[in-house]
Amino acid sequence: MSRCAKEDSAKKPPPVKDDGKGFGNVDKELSEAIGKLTYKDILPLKEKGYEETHEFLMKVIDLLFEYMKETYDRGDGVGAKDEGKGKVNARRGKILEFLHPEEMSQVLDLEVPDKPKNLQQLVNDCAVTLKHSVKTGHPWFFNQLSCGLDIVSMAGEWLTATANTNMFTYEIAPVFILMENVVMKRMREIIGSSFSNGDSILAPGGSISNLYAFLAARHRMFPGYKEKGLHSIKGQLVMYTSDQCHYSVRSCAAVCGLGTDHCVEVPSDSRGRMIPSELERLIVERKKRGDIPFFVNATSGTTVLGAFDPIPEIADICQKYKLWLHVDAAWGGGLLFSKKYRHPRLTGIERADSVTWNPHKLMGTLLQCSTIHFKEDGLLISCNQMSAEYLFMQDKLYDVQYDTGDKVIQCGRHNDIFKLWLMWRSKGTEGFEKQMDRLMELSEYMVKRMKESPDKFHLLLPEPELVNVSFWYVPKRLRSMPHGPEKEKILGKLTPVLKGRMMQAGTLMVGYQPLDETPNFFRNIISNPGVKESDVDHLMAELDRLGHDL
Ligand code: HLD
Repeated sequence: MSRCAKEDSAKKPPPVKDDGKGFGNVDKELSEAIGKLTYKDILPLKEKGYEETHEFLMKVIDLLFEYMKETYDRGDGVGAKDEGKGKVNARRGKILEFLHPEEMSQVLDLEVPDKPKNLQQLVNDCAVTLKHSVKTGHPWFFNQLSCGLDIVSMAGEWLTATANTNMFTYEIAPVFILMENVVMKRMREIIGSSFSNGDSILAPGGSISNLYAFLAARHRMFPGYKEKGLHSIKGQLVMYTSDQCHYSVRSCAAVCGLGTDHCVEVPSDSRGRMIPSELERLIVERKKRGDIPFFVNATSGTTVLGAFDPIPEIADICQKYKLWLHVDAAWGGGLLFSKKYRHPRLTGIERADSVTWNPHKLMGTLLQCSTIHFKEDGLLISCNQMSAEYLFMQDKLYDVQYDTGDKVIQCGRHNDIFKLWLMWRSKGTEGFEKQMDRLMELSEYMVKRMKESPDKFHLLLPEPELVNVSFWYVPKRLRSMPHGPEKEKILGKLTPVLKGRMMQAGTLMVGYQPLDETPNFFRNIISNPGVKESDVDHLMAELDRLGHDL
């Protein structure tokens, strides 16, 4: 944390324990009789305790609704607002009220007690928790790849939590397993007809999806590895990915016994796209050494710059050297819906052997929802099956192909499908296409606005390929200085200070990072379909308000 941020909070009086009263505009009191009850007086311990359970749950839902209202509340401008009755609500228009971890620990009562707390206390605990959470669905939260709070998807997540089942067998998740089949097939068709008869699975995050691709590729080439282990491979396996890829690709090399030295980073061009001729050069180099190149990861939508590797050229190389082609479209996959933006970015994706695609990013499905798709059916099960006899009995009443649990390296699998299925029902494929086009349009608006103020905003890429907009904010004193490495160095130091001010103000969140030799810069993401042009205007005005004097 910057010194400036630390100084600001040092001026504040010592915090007192929060009772949650300052959260929302809703009565948080349960009736006196119900408020005093404990978990023993509601379901499931109190049989037919419907009335008490209902009152408790409805109160929690009231709080959740307040949180949603706050999530979409832009206030009437910036900062504290007069509520009309002389009452000031400092929370309006805020994404967060930042506290340092030690202050937060003082404000929250986090102890898990020895004796039961009553229902009123639990309601208060929910209010306090929501009050101090970061509203990642707020239209001024541009900080992460996953932004926004889709209400239908959230309703789906509520239902999922209530149904509370595990996705390993049809026996206990019949409806959800069938939904998964239908949605995964539809996603494969959108990738391309060559994937239609393939296989897919939902995984806990894009990193694990990429790991599944790696495991399947190795199994395809060395089926003996599963039983015999390392000795079944006579030589050093090598994988390739661009120097801009997600770090999970390197993690595959570390986790799967290659070692990160054998995850070769292929240089990228000035826009962050893998250079295919470099890929080929590095493959030939390793083959000459006697190593075994086997896997290439192409990224569709890099984390920082939002770059798309050129899939057709990479696919030609993979074909020539017989390498598995995985496309990590965790981030950019959503653009597959868009006729306008799919090409040339994702052109050739149907030539891949596997594709990672995260609906919880561009598509705005609630966290988390990540998918991995394979062209070839049967690989996942053959690679990962352990045939646990107590779960995956072969003599069950129904067709056991629907027991998907044995395809994965996890045992329990969270139900991530219902919230996506319900969302897809709500907007149709057409709705997702409109959503993608709108996000791209908003990012283009932002780029255009920044180009109109080149003294204040310096774009790293004048024409971003995705909704990542990378830039430096230039404070007044540096505006006359010509842009160059010296200025970048100064801006790189100021960027975290400005981010600290943003967090303290609570009115904007944009991420920053260095990239290779480039010092810290902001990376803005528009993946919340609730964002409007006026929110982009707010972002630029806030940066200026908070940073002009740096
Ligand atoms: O790996 C990342 C995953 C996500 C996400 O799922 O939202 C990186 C980021 O976000 C990010 O914002 O850089």
